[in-house]
Amino acid sequence: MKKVSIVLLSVWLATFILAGSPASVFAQKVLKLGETHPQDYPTTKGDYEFARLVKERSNGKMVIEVYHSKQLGEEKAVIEQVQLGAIDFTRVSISPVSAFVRDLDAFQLPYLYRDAAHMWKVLNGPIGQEIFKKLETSNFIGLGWFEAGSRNFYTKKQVKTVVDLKGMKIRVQQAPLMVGLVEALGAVATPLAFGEVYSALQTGVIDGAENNWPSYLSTSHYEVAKFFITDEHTRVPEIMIASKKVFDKLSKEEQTIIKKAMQDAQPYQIKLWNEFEKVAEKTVREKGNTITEVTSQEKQKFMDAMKPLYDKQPPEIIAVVNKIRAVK
Ligand code: GTR
Repeated sequence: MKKVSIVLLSVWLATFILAGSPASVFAQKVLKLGETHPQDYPTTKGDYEFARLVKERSNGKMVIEVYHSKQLGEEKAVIEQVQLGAIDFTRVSISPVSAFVRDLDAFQLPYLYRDAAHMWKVLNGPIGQEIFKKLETSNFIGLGWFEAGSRNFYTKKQVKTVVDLKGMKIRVQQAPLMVGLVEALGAVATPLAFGEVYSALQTGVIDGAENNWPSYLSTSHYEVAKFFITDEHTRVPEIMIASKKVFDKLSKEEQTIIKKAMQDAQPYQIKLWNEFEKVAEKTVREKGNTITEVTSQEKQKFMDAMKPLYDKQPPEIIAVVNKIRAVK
């Protein structure tokens, strides 16, 4: 009997010493975060930084486990699970979220932001906060934004001008606005999950897709769609969302820790993003892919072709677009 209690006492003591206090062991909350990208991608590293800050600032009481590489599923399915409260967090492109909250369309229209600095001023300012209120009505808590550069078309046959895209089957994210964007160029939009794009390109189900340099490289799409055109048709920010069902059950203090941690993880992700974007571009160029540089005249043609997409937007979207454009 004595031996047993000594063993139990030492186990208890060891736990106490390792964890800092017994309360942190018993009251620990383990939360799941779904991420589509691989572990070494800059955005995933941003997720890890967010998780690290939450753990540190909650003295180990909140632990966010990052499930990278689609372990929890493709973005659309994960977003649904977050809405239901079955997954706690996800870092996603706003495109698939816009299928749930159409107000997000105002943030991903083509050639909307003048540059990255303009986008950051918008996202980190009052307009970015406003959209978080809209997200709540669909059971999402917007925690903050990450960088994702601008998106460009890449194809199996060379595209030199906007006219060349006519009739081509182009994969888009599962979002109505992205379908409209590609259709405005006279191409055939094919919404597909991210993980299905490589084989769809390989087998010729689609003629091309569109994304930023880092994803073009990390997915190996550059192997099966060797022509890339630097049209930079849109900047689609990335967002960290929490499930409102889960978030509402946390204490005010815990909620603040989470929000602040995401804010503080942002500059780290942006830094890694900017570094990797250059590396990705350089790597793809060195692999010998054909990169068509878009002249400012040709870019104007892309912009003109996208105008009807703006004309189709409802007044509430245009109101936000005008506010975004007014940000100097
Ligand atoms: C990437 C983005 C992913 C995913 C992907 C896609 O740029 O980071 O979250 O949305 O694009 O095209 O599906």
